[in-house]
Amino acid sequence: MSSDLVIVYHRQPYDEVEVDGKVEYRANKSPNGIVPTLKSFFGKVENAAWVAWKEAEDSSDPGFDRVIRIEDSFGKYTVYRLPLTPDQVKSFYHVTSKEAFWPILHGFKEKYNYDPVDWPTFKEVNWAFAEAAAAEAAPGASVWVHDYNLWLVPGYLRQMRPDVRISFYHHTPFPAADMFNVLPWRGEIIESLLACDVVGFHIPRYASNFVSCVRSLRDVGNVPRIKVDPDLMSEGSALSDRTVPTSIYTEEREVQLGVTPVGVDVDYIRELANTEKTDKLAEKFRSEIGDTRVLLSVGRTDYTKGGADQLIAFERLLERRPDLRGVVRLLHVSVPANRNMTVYEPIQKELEEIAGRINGRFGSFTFQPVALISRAVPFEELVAWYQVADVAWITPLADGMNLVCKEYVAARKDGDGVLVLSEFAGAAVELGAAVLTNPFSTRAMDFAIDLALDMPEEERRARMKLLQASVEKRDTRHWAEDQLALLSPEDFGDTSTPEV
Ligand code: GDG
Repeated sequence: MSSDLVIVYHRQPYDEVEVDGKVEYRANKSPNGIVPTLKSFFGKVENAAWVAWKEAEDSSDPGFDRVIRIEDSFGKYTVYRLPLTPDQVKSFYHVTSKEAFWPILHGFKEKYNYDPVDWPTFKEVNWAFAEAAAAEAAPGASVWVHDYNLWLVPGYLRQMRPDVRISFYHHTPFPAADMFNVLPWRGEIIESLLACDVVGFHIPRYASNFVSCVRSLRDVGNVPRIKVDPDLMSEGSALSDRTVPTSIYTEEREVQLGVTPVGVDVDYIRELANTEKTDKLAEKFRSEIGDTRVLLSVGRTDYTKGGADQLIAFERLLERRPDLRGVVRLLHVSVPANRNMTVYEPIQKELEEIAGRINGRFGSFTFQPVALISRAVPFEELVAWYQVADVAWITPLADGMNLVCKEYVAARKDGDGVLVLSEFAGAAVELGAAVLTNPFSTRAMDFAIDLALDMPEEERRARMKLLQASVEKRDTRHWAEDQLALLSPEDFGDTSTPEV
């Protein structure tokens, strides 16, 4: 009971390596993504802890070290490791979270798989996370819970520790009531979220959708709304809204709705883009690709990321425009999910089939139009590719935010390059200067990629300048400040805005 801030996130914030038979804990290898962003809070709050799971054969193993102290480049912090058995991990994460919640959050009712869900196990695991957070939190501490796989933690934690401030952040979209209410556990989930002091989302639309779900299940009276910051409103794009709800008042408390889009670490990406190593890599890639133009697509192998539709759009591009055959290439980095998640196997197969077909149709002995990379690429390499690619083609069918598009913009130290971005990525509300497109329309996809490839340099640079200003303005530091203000308002000032 000693931490002023407890972060509850399922992934461990370090890598465990065995050196000469002894276990050592090291900072996670991946310098990008959400884990380092969350870890940056350890430099801001002295007594902080992180609760994660650690897969263990037997959760009652007395030799298991639950609480460990870590010291890495981010600071000193405590990690509370919950021993979960492989069966618990499979049931709570791979099945309930990924097969039932994930498709609904992203609007894919047809992928929703109810049958294998074991709800008691999901509750048991969430209870264990809540117990660990309750054990770590100092009196009046802030507990910051992340993502839908821990939806029930706030409700349990409130019962155990009424004194703590609870904030919950959604990294995914939050759907409207007619989609969310497919979940038969909707009442329990919403009641748990209403036990929070703050419920956080990337963009205004998700907060409005959350209110629609709450209203469908209980009467919450008037919900105040304010005007959306013009920076978060790409005029006319699919996810843009003009107003946003600020709080829900229940009999027990005010639940603040925090809208703070996650950003990327612009300084770090720039620094990396400016190293000799990255420069050399970029030079090497440029000389390898010669005169060909590169379209770059990066994302996890997931049906929400729209990889198959994008490959098909690329095939249409080569069919429609013979002038581009042998001239344009697609570098498609699609990182497969954890090996235990069979749900993603068909999509991997589909990507391989389409890429193979395109290469068969339009390739030669010396030229393959699609390079499908099905493994994680080191981040320096990715940053070098970001600098070399003429177009970043990011067209998810649904995406809470999407950090790849922001990384691409941050890495373009030459001020050139085109971003083609799906309107259904949360990032689209901030990045109106991108070529926004609708991945559900073949015509819109074709129009966007033509526009990107034919765009005059002056326009490319003008758009990139605006994009860079947005990405710089809302970087990880900005997100961290907003989050700290929400987590601990007395210490970080008044965050309220006048009502409209
Ligand atoms: C969830 C939400 C939301 C990808 N391939 C490689 C690689 N990556 C890195 C990217 C980026 C990260 O993974 C992916 O972040 P995204 O935001 O694009 O997507 P999700 O993983 O789905 O994240 C999403 C996010 O949470 C944050 O709230 O934006 O909407 O779904 O940083 O660079 N990194 C390396 N090699 C790769 O091959 N090193």
